[in-house]
Amino acid sequence: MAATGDTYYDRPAELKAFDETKAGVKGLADAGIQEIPRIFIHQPEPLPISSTPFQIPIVDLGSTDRASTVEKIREASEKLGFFQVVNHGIPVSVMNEVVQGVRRFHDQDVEVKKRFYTRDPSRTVVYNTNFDLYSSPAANWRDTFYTYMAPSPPPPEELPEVCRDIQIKYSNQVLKLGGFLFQLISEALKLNPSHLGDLDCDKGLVFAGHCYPACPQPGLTMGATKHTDDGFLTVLLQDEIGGLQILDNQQWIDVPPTPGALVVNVGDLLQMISNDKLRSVEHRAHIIFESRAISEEGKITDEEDHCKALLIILKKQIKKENPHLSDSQLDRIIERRKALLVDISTESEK
Ligand SMILES: O=C(O)CCC(=O)C(=O)O
Ligand SMILES: [Fe+2]
Repeated sequence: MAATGDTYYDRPAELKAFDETKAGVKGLADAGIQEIPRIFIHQPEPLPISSTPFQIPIVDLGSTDRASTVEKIREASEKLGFFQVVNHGIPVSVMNEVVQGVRRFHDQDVEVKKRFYTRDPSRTVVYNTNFDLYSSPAANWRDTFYTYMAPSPPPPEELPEVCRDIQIKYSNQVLKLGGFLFQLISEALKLNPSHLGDLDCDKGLVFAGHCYPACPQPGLTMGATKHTDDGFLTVLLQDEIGGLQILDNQQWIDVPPTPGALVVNVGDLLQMISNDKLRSVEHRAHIIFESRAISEEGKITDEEDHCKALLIILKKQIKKENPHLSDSQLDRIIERRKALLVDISTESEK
């Protein structure tokens, strides 16, 4: 049983009933509900939202001053874990079209979308409301579809017809951009530019298209609860509505969309292989208006069995087999396993 306010209710049953509609949060919004179901109600978040305008560093990837570009990326990745990039090589037309493509997917008829609705991660396209619907304390007001586009691209005919062309085109461009970013990040870590690429950190890509439908009670729920990203690097394209906030010094900072820019953030795997030099910072998506925001996320991740990804898998496995271990005990075990890793904080190939 779970509680909302004073009322106890059968939360698993309500989650299941909602999930089985396969219509997502968008289905609720389109039906014109005036009150959100209680499974979506979050506990109030205690940390304040910063009132001082804050500019997330903008890095000009077209600059010819490479040393200064690398320095900006190093500083932002160490302090904030987030930066924005302009002159990144992805044309505005492609960016606009991918936002439209994600929108077209979510705007499709429920019966068409239902074919993709699943919790089976082995499917080419996984579309659902919240990957953690059954385990999180409160559901997020968000539907998502995602596909692993690299290192093994899926057969195009298995992708949604309404957005497959742009999904392939955009993913190829994000992979290329990722390759360049990993060179700069390698340099920021005082390594040979090809170091992280040689470890295949830049070879995997997940394309995820989020939809945050219109919400009648935006103050009661969240688009995405506070979290860190689990891959190496995330490249985020927000539509003009935005909603992304990052946690800095115990305050939430708005990251309003900058036209033409992409938001880049350090994920857990990059924090880990940089021996915590670069930070994977907590962030969230809040629902600002009663209107809809869409974002597309290219998560550069590691689908292959390298030692970095292995540590995370290892930690999950040890926890599963030894549920009695505390987090600090687990961390100590993992710390010892870290000897497996190349110690890139002390190694300098330059
Ligand atoms: O849509 C957003 O603004 C953030 C999404 C996000 O943080 C995520 O998918 O990991
Ligand atoms: Fe995220």
